[in-house]
Amino acid sequence: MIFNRSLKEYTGYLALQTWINQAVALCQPSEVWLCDGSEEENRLLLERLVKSGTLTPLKNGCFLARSDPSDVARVEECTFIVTETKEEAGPTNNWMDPEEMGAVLSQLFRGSMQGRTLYVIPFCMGPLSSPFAKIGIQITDSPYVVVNMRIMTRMGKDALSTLQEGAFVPCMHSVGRPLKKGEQDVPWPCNTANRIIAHFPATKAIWSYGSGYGGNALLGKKCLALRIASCLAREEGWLAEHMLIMGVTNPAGVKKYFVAAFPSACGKTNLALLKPALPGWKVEVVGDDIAWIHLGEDGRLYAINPENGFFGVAPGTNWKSNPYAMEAISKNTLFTNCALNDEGEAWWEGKTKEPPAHLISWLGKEWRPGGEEKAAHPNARFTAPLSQCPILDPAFQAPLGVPLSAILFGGRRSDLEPLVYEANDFVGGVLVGASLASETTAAGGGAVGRLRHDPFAMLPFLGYPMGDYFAHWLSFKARTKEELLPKIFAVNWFRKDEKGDYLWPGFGENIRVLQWIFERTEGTAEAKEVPFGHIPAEGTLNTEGLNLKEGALEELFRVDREGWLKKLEETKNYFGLFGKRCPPELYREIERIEAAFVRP
Ligand code: GTP
Ligand code: SPV
Ligand code: MN
Repeated sequence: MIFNRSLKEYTGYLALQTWINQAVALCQPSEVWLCDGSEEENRLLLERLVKSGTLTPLKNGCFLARSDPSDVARVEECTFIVTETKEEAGPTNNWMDPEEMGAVLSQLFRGSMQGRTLYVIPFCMGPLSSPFAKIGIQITDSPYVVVNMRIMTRMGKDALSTLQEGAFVPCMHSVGRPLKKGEQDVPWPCNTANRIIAHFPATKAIWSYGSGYGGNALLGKKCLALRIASCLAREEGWLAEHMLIMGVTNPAGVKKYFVAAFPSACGKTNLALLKPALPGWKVEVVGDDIAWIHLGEDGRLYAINPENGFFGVAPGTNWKSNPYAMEAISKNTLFTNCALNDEGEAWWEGKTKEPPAHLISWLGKEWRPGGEEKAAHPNARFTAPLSQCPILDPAFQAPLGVPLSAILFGGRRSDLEPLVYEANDFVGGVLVGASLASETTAAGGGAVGRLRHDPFAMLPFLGYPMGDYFAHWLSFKARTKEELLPKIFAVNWFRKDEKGDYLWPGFGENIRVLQWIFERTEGTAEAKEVPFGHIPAEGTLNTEGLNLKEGALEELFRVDREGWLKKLEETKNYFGLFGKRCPPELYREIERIEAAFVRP
């Protein structure tokens, strides 16, 4: 066993030592490595990964990983919430009983790390000095996971130093591919036939088996910071959300913070890193995927980003659509399932206008333009430190977070949903979140382009019953003055015309929508009342210098009465799934909107 640091130096070591001993006894690794998070350690691990063929070195301290072709995204069908009863997991989650899951997991994990190193990763979600931060200890047999966790979280010695006895979320992970003596390893070990990502809300434990990819394997992210954190948040009275956090400064120098929840691969990273197309406006990023939101002593909501890096979608990212992301990923970045160009750089669809004449695809195959196969996988990702982002907000480490002025909900909707509207009030806003539906993307692992309900963009990430979650959101109204709560808006960058082209240019031009939202929170922008809230009054949305197609603006704000009435009816049906747990206020709000539609 290699302990490169004595555990006894840390206050939390007793529980930690017990947890490690249990893991070692169960998984039977040939070596144990307690990660300190140092540069030196990182160098050693990267060397190991290059030697084993998992990583290919690129320019500027970057590396490329190609996963097994069957292990490319989260797997929602293999993700479980493990509670005594199915009711406690709720109708939107896969459920298994603790005893049954315990039996399955102990069988899978027994001997699962034979011939491999067991890495112990102490990590902190949230700024180290934040009272809201949570410590996790991930055990894994994947050095690829270690080098990713080092970017995505505050990992190692510093995290361990803040550990109080027993106060950590145990996160157990194995790729599920033990090595026999002398057996040659594969570049991306995994066991996709037996993948399970299990969450135990009662004990706040996470067990993940069989996948080495993204949210399945970097357990601080979706598993801890959303599924387990959502359970903690419900108990402790806060919110763990699938949201970006951004600072927006207007030309007069007034700064406000917004959060926005969009489902996976629907534009959070791009909005959080937006380069405004309007002069004088400034955007700064606190986070691009997850927000932990607490009620402050002043009665306002405050958000922290529990993460320390970006795990962003590569396809579509380029110097025009997202220059700040391009800058952030120009060095010390890990690319997964991107293609490799002849200059030794990562490439993906949409990175350059024309694809290079020759590439090695994400499958490791020779690739030339014109064929059927994509060069990069649609869910190809980059892992890069927040600190490399040129527009990182100075308050990104603020222990209590940043005060929120607006909450945005949005999805990928080719029709019906307008470019932007403001909800009627807080309850109306909670309805916007609860009734969110979006076309599915490659990030979730299933079919792409299918419209599905995704309340608050949390469908795959909530650890308890959805109806209770709606009620938890509504509870904030009673806990503070409504005028102190952020205003709530719906946005949709993805409306298409009949030819299938986007009606709205998106990306940097989204600042025009943010301007209207900003001014609504100040009470200055004019609005037009519609049954579901307020849309910009004619001429209020800043379209100066924008060359929209004839009729595009009208179409972006056209209120399709029949379509809306159908949507409301369908939403009520969906809420029926949650039975009595669905708060009556939401039905009342739907009825209020229906009545406004029917009124002449
Ligand atoms: P996750 O990391 O999976 O949670 O995704 P995300 O919500 O951060 O989405 P991201 O910003 O990575 O965008 C996903 C895809 O949507 C990319 O291919 C983008 O190019 C595309 N996209 C983002 N913003 C816009 C926009 O304003 N307009 C259009 N048309 N596409 C966009
Ligand atoms: C998402 O799917 O929402 C992601 C990627 O952010 S993953 O970390 O794989 O969940
Ligand atoms: Mn995400």
